Amino acid sequence: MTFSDFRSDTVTKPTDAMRRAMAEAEVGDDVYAEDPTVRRLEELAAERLGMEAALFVPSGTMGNQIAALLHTRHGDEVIVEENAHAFLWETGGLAWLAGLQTRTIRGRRGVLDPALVEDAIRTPDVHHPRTTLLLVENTHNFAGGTIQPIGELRRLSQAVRRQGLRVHIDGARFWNACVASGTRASEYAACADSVMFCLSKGLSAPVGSMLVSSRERIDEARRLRKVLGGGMRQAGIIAAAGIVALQTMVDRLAEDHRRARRLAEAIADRPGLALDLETVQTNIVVFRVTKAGEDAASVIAKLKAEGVLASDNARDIVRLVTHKDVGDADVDRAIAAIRKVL
Ligand code: TLP
Repeated sequence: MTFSDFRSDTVTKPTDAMRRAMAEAEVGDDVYAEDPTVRRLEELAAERLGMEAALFVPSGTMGNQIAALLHTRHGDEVIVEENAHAFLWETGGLAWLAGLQTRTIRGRRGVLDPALVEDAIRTPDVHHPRTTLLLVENTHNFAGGTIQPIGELRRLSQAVRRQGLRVHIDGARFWNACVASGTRASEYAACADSVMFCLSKGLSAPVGSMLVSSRERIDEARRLRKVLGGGMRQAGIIAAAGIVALQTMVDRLAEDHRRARRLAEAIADRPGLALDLETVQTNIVVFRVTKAGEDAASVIAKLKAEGVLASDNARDIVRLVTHKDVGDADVDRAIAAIRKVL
């Protein structure tokens, strides 16, 4: 059986143009800063965000963890939304690697209320950790691919920066947010001290993410990447695909968003699930399984028997992600399968 794979946009395969660029890439030893293709990708990423410099890292996880190390000291406190990937799905790295205590706040569809965040910032006191970082996820994965509206993010960022905090954007799906909201990348970047975005999700590159910030911080981030074992050698081979991703794969994300919307609208009325259509803003559809005797695992197994692969966010939450390698026929198949199962 061939499967329609909605588990994640991470499953996307590189395009022919990427494979050609990889085969032809000019390379050097990037630990010696001698790989011209990596350098081109880093310059392109910095330019797109209107920031000074960027660093090519192997994964989104490493990009977020380097940012946490960069902006904080051991024992500080970081504020994150309670379903943030960096808190839930990065193996406790914020504590393990950066020695941070995490203060979680519940957002509304992934968006934090500035008043609640300000209340959570610690006052100077010998008993208190220092709150030094706010981490914002855009789009918010487990909230259903929701966008941080630029006006709200500006207010939030101003409020915490006034109190001396730094802001990091986990933009694993940063370009989905830009395309869906019409917000320029540089407008989002202006709200942050660093931005991580992934090339390996909807943009379909095989490997890699970018950490973007000031020149001085990126110089330090390069040392932090080395200590984490992320210094790569002839990395131009994979950076070449990243360049193609940034240059040619951003605008088409709108197609993924349209398909996610069609999928969600076709299943929202099923009695066996609960789906908040307002969360379906980009390429992710999440729903809660409400049918008696079923949970996410059992539903995912039944969908698989119909040729449709989905993933789970929690015991009763199913997630379907649209991307370049699922088309309209795959969406039709997913709709039929879900309508049969729930
Ligand atoms: N997300 C993956 C899984 O880990 C869940 C996915 O399939 O969605 N930030 C966010 C918001 C992410 O969604 C992810 C990956 C990361 C960071 C980490 O990126 P990688 O996988 O490149 O380390």
